[in-house]
Amino acid sequence: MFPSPLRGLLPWRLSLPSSLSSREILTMTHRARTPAPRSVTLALLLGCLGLLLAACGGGEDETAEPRAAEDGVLRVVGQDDLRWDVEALTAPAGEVTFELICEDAVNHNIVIDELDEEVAECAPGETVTGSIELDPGTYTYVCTIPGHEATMRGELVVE
Ligand SMILES: [Cu+2]
Repeated sequence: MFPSPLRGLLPWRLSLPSSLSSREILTMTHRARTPAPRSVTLALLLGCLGLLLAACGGGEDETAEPRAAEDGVLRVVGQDDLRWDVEALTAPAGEVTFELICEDAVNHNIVIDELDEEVAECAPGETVTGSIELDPGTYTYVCTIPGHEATMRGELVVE
């Protein structure tokens, strides 16, 4: 056993080096760890920014100007996934001509919903054109093949 004077000193002696070493450890870990989380956080922030910008850019492209007629023809693809390739069209008033393209596996048609008038119908792999007289206004073009109408709806603005 220790003599009585040392008993009083022992805890102090032990605690002094241990507090120093824990301070050293704190300092070391602080130095060692601080730069890593910062760079990771920065990288994550930049990554998120990049994703946000990409998402915004993509969103802007999707909500871009409606597709206009090319050479007087509105080109629309009826896809095999039961969606139009474009959901916003614009055309001048008068005779509006559609070029309807069916992808490989499914047949489609284009009906102006408000007039309940079919403009064109295509079989798988086929391209068909059809025309309709339209006054200025906003119309919905749908595919009325059973099961298609829920997802195959687009807006046609006639000016
Ligand atoms: Cu369809």
